[in-house]
Amino acid sequence: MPKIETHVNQAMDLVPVFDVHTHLYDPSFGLTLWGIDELLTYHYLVAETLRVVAFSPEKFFAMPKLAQADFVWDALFVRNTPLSEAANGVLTVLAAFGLDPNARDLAEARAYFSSQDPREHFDKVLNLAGIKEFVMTNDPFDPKEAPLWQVRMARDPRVHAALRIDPLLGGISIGAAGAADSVPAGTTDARRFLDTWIEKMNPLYLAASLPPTFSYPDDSRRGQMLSEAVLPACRHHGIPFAMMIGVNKRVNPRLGDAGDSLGTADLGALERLANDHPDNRFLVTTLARENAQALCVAARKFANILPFGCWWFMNNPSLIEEVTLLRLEMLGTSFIPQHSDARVLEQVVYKWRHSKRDIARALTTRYEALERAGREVADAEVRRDVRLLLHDNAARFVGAVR
Ligand code: RAT
Ligand code: ZN
Repeated sequence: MPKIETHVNQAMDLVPVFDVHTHLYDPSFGLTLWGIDELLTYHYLVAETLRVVAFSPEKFFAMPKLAQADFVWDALFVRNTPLSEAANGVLTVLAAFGLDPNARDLAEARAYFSSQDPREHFDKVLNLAGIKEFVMTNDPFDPKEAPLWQVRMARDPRVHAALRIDPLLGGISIGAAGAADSVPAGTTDARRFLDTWIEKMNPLYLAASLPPTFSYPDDSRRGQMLSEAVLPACRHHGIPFAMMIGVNKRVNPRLGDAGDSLGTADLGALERLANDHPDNRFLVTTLARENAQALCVAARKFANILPFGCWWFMNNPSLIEEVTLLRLEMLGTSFIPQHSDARVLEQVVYKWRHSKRDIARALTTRYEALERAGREVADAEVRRDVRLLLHDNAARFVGAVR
């Protein structure tokens, strides 16, 4: 390994992570999924399982969770080689907890996870992943989550809120379905709704996923909500708007969360939005590989756009390295290379361990280019850059610097 890569990897291990987008919760909410059965029934793995086994999705989802997990394990880990990134992640997690990644069944893993004290386990997982702070995804349309915000809970200072508003912009609730009737109809009601929930949640940002057809200007309901409720609320409260662009929801509804797909968006819409709203700040991630370069270009034109993460179908080692390199080449260190998007607690361990390797390779390539140009790369500079990438860029943009 070249000397510079060793330094980059060391810095990656030392610098604490600010995870800007997850689906985990403050422990006091009691909503965070964890343990081997949740890891195996992650929707990324369900999609892969139902490809290799001829089995109807309806029958799969009708099974109890433990039977689903056994089914996935048998299909992807016993009867097939777990080559995919999501499957590989489960093995990294098992190994991180001293469990056997070659096990034939789940007995050892189940015994381990069920013997853990949830609070201690939460701390252990964050330590193993090198996470200092993370941001939740808080859905006011989720009937399981919304009532929790009516009571004041003792909160973990490492865990921040983000107000997720897909149904306001024509999308679907990312939590449990069924609360659509509480979606405000007009922009005045929507603004009041946002102010109320911002007051309750104290979110670091508002967020929504958007389809590849997202356009701006746009006189549809979505366009009006954006211009007359969402962006004014963000300006008033001084928080960014996170746009996750490119998801085609439920192309295969039978698969539930595993049934979403992607498409390439026209990022001219994003540029026009940023141009018309210089007082708003936008965290932006895109789902299609084809949008990665255009997002860098948009960010070069508009300092109020901060690209973040390698989202979902981009969260593959080959693409993380490729996209991080492209971003370094076009934006220097002024972006957020990754977020975990963890839906299950222990996933942060593999998502960060794997991503750090890929980010380190991309950074090393750029440092080698500097050395070829005659510039010495000091250790302190490497640490400063890694700190910006893994922590400070995100924490500063969302105002979470203490
Ligand atoms: O990555 C995922 O798990 C997706 O299902 C989505 O949750 C996505 O990350 C989102 O936040 O919409
Ligand atoms: Zn997500």
